[in-house]
Amino acid sequence: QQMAERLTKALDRGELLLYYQPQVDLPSGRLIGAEALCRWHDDEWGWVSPAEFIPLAERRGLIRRLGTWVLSEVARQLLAWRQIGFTLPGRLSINISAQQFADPDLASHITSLLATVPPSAIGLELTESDFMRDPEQAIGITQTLHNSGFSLSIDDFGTGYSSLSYLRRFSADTLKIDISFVRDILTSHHDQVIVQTIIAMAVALGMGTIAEGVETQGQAELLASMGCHQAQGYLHGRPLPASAFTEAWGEHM
Ligand code: G
Ligand code: G
Ligand code: NA
Ligand code: MN
Repeated sequence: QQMAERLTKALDRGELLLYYQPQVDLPSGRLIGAEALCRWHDDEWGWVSPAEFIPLAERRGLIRRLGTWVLSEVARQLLAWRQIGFTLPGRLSINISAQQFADPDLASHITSLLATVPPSAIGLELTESDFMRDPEQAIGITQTLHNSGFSLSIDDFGTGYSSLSYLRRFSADTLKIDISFVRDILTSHHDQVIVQTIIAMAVALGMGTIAEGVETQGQAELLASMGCHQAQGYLHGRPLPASAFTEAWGEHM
């Protein structure tokens, strides 16, 4: 309750931040994009985890506003980067919540908020469970977004209950392998089998894969040998404020 009020205030005052985490090619480590991740620092409470305030925003009807802010902030940041001569290679990915996804005007909303940004520079991440809540509706929305030129990833893949027949009909380009299968991949035969299966599914469906939560060189090498050629995790870089991100990845400038 109190937290919802504070979050509303933070939105009013423009106190939320976006951090950017690199996404890289495996095994080269070359930058291929980034994910924008929302952060909130409260004067009194310090950093509040998005795992806490995003679900709160969803429950308390604040998520559309937060989502709109994220989109406009991303547009502003891409423009600011362009002005200092930094072009992010590949795509900048944005998390879209289930309630935004259910909005029939989502595609035009995104297109107008990102008017200064080519859709091909933007990836939209939706969780597997968001897709499966109303799969027939999701098929229509993903088709519209795809036709508008955005690319789509299915986030936290492997934790939901997608059927192959639906996966084939979603206009998504990338399966984002959930961190829970990556964490113990070097020691767990079970997790290796799951990841191998996800990669095989992606290949069969003409989709790419990106592994999340890659923390060690060993994990990266194993994933690459299994056919997963994109990674996001602390091994390659933590989420950083925009200025630190360009400092760290500035050789691309
Ligand atoms: O950055 P971190 O791993 O702590 O994020 C925790 C969760 O919050 C992730 O599942 C992520 O998808 C979600 N999240 C972070 N930023 C945003 C955002 O801008 N919008 C939405 N809808 N979710 C976000
Ligand atoms: O939207 P999604 O749930 O995919 O968000 C990714 C989350 O995973 C973010 O909260 C991010 O901070 C977190 N994360 C990114 N890389 C790593 C990593 O290497 N290890 C761990 N434990 N978490 C990570
Ligand atoms: Na995500
Ligand atoms: Mn995820």
